[in-house]
Amino acid sequence: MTKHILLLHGPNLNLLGTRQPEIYGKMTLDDINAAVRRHIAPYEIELRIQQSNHEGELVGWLHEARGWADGVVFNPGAYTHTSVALRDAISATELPVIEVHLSNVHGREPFRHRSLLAGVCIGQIAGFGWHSYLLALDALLREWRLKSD
Ligand code: CA2
Repeated sequence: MTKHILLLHGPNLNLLGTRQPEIYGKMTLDDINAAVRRHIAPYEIELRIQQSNHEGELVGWLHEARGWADGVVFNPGAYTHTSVALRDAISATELPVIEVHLSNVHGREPFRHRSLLAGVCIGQIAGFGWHSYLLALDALLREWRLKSD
């Protein structure tokens, strides 16, 4: 049975590859999306990718995902540290959601140490650059396997 994943990118991630490569790496968002597609190619997975700089738009896509997705990989960007609305939207999906960060948020400024979202996700992966996304996909595959056992 085909599985469906929503890959969601939050604010400013459209700028990847243009500035701060020492923190976020040299890959553009398109490069990361292509790497993700390559990673899941062996599996029967349909992937939908969205990026927004607007909190409400991200909330809307999470609501919609409830109707079609089996899991969500989400880099909420700076909203990670501020958004009760995204936390509630993640809870409302009742889907396995994995929070992803390129950088190790726990080794950066104190305001990045707190995630309002991680507690309603099945887990958080941070600090492995673009590879964090691949690790998140592997975690989702494992989660589905565990559920079907
Ligand atoms: O490490 C991550 O993936 C973050 O989600 C990235 C967010 C940051 O606010 C989070 O604390 C951690 C920022 C994304 C901004 O990306 C830029 C890329 C190039 C130039 C400027 C911003």
